[in-house]
Amino acid sequence: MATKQDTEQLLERQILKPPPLYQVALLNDDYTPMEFVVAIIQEYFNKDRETATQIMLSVHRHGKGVCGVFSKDIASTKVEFVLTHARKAGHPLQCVMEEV
Ligand code: TYC
Repeated sequence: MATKQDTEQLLERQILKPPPLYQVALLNDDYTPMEFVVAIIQEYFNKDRETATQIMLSVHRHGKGVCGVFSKDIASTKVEFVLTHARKAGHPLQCVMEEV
């Protein structure tokens, strides 16, 4: 049975504090084709071609670029899908999630 302390901790986590959010970012590398990265951003982050191209170029120039901010489960699923797609295509593209 839940003690008073358990209940208080649950209240603190679930009511007082909003759930953590995670940004999903792509990292630059020297081998993944630009066109592939643009397609990934369009497909998994629902961006139009122009926005996806801007994000890709920002990653290419600065080393890293945020594609979106999500709950923990959604962020980790996006990372998993992007990495699986990239590896199947034979590209070393890296995708990471970081609490914001
Ligand atoms: N730097 C890569 C190239 O010149 C392009 C690239 C952009 C790769 C973004 C990864 O997340 C990335 N082909």
